[in-house]
Amino acid sequence: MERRLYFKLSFVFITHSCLIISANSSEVPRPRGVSISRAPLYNPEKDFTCFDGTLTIPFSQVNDDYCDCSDASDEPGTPACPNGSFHCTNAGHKPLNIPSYRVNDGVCDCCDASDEYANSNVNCANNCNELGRSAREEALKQAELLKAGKQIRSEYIQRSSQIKQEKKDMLSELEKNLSEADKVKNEKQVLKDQVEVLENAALQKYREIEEAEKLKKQEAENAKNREEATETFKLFDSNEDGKVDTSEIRTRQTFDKDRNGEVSEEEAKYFLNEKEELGLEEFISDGWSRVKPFLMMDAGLFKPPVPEKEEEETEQVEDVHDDIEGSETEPVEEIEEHESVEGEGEEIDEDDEEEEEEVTEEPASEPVKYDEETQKLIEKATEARKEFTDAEKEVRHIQAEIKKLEEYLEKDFGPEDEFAPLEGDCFDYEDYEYIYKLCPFDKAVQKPKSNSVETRLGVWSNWLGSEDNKYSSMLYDRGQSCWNGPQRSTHVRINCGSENKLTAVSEPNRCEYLFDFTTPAACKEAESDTQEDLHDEL
Ligand code: MAN
Repeated sequence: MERRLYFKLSFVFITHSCLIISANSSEVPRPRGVSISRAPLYNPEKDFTCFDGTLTIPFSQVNDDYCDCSDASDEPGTPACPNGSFHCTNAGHKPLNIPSYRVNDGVCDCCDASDEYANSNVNCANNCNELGRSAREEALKQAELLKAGKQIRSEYIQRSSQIKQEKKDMLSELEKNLSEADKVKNEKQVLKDQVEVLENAALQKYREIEEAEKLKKQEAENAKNREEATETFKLFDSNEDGKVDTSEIRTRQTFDKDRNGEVSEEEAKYFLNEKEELGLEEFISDGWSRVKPFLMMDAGLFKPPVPEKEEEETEQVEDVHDDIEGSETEPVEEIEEHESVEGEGEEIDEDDEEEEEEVTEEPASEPVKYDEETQKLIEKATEARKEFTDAEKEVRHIQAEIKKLEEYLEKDFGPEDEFAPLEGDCFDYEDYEYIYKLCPFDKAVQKPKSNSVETRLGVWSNWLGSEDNKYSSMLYDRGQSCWNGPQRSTHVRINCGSENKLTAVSEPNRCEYLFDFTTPAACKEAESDTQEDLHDEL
């Protein structure tokens, strides 16, 4: 049968051990290890010239297990050339090229067993038919999956163009609304400004009244202060010579600043603005502000602020003070005078109450009563302000919506926007420790099963596939920083599948995650060379 075919094709093959074509090979005669497409390059009627043209040898030296050609072309069916390539026809399955050093190496590489023709130690079976059958079944399944996926993909494409159109319409609607809202905002601003001018004018009267009242209050306070100072001056001027001198101050225990039991000359001078004596006017202007706090302190009406850490010490000082005041060493006169100060001091007491209030906090002032017209203007201005703020809010709201839409429309959802329907959805994958979540075009997330604290593994960045297959991989980066490491990031491999599903998650490097995601959006015809090979051989 083989021979007949040889003659038909006018090929004369020498019956040389290395040139014999295996009984299992295809029906096209050619030297062992040569593919059908290369068969015409081996003509047994002519001398053989190496493919690189460097040498011509008698055809009998082809496959003679001796390497003549530097490009290995004379030994396609033997392991003689280290750089050779052996072609298995694998009829019934897919042809295969293996490095020729694997010929007769004791390992079955070709399913038709053609690579182990001279090795008696191995017995390779031809299982190409079985392998071919299951490969074809698998290919059929894949083809069906592809067909179903492609159907869904085209639905996705339709949906995407609808969604995109809707978004574009919304965008132009919002742009119109924005210019309207801007107009309203400007009008409200004008109204607000106008009514605020009137409000301001009306309030001016009240501000002036308030100012005048403040001034009056201040003047009354000054007068009261002067009166108090004058009374104290008279009290201190025990010899009534119209002056208060250090000796008069020294008789008053109140001015014992260092609490050592006596008022020293220096201490007394402090209260007289570092002078020996002061007349009434000088006492009022320079002495009273030094004297008054001590009188108040003595009457228990004023406590100077003390730093916290000194509190304990101060308590001790106060104790000492109490001791001194309560002690029998205090001069009788001092006590009397003290009492007399307190006696007159009913007034001082009242004043001190006021002073105390000043020290603590301002009394809540009564709400101002405005005349009807002013009140109306205030209400109008308040309303105008509110309307302006609302208009401003509306503008900001529309701007934010526009920004969202523009961002959406700028996103690359694939050559035909086929991935667009995935936007807005999230897909989970559980392993023994975590639940992973992929929200396409948004983020990748990891959540431990033991708690609900999510870790961001990255936010949508870009497509990452190779130039000819850009849409086969996505990158989500700028995730949460890894402890002592980089920011987390996630690569998502995209494959065709009948449904949108996160099928696997791994962490090949610390804080670098790899997701496998199937989607009908990726179901596109693949150009397969192997199909052509199959046709070539079968
Ligand atoms: C968490 C998870 C892990 C990650 C470590 C890094 O445990 O996010 O995936 O490897 O942090 O410290």
